[in-house]
Amino acid sequence: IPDSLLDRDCTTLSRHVLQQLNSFGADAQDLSAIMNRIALAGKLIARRLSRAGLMADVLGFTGETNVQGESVKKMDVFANDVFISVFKQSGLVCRLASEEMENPYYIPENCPIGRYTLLYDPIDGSSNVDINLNVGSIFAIRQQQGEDLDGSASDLLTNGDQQIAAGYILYGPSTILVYSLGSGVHSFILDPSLGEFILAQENIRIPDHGPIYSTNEGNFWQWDEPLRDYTRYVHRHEGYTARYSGALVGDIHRILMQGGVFLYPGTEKNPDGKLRLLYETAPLGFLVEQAGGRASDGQKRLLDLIPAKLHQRTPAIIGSVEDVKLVESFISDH
Ligand code: AHM
Ligand code: MG
Repeated sequence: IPDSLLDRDCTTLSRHVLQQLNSFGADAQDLSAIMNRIALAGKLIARRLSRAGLMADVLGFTGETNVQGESVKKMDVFANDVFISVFKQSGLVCRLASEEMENPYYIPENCPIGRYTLLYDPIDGSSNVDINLNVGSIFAIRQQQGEDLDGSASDLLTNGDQQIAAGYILYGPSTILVYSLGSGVHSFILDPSLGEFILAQENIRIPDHGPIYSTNEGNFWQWDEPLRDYTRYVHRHEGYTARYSGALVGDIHRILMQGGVFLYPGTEKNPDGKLRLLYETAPLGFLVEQAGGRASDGQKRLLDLIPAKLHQRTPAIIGSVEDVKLVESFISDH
């Protein structure tokens, strides 16, 4: 049978997660169930995206504005609800915190037994949806500290090393799920005919240096001088190439595979930049570090930062060790 799947050992995501979780003891079953639920959410979102333009109610805006002051797209709402409904009956997760919700969503029937919190960005880069380009979902799992009786979720305001797992799903020509449970980074491709995520690459290593620099250079005059100097350096030296899609997950995926650096620095108007720490940059920083790369806010390690609030923003410089260090050196030398 000319089926390339048969040529491989065809490891599914659920099997892989169970192998990864050997060292997690009693928590292994729970975490594997959570990962399976995330994969299910990814499949539901991928299916919907693949019909964008064919179905009513996939493209365009809802007319609402979210807590971030951004116009909400129909896909943002759909994807946010997919994660909620997938986790409602799981019994595992007591709270979900998302870019699209001002406060965490509590699942009282799962509390207090559901000992985990899922943090996620349901559709990252949603401006790409309407033009049929790639978007992604980002997720992180944290253990809930205490019972959060006052509903303030203040126990989530801790550093990124508290993440038990993190990953993203990239909805591109194929749907790819990349995750880490703290021992390496692994990627899986969705086979739509099987409905399974199949292992593509285990223990991904990001090159120590790469050619890509990925940033919105339209903000050049909004940046601080060190960032402008770095950009001038890149312009004057051979071997760099610019790639920026406006959707973080795809841009980071490219850098994870090929090396280089992604930058979303602060601007004059927004000194903390645009990207949010808890469900965007900390999960991606966790992954890139697990792959041997580096993630910082320009001065400090991203995973050391402690957010002041749930939707805290932070500048982000993420990628190959040497390239991130080079950006940092422009900042510290100034
Ligand atoms: P979103 O989650 O509301 O889509 O915003 C995050 C996105 C990232 O995917 C991307 O890196 C960035 O915003 C692009 O912003 P800009 O258009 O300012 O370059
Ligand atoms: Mg986002």
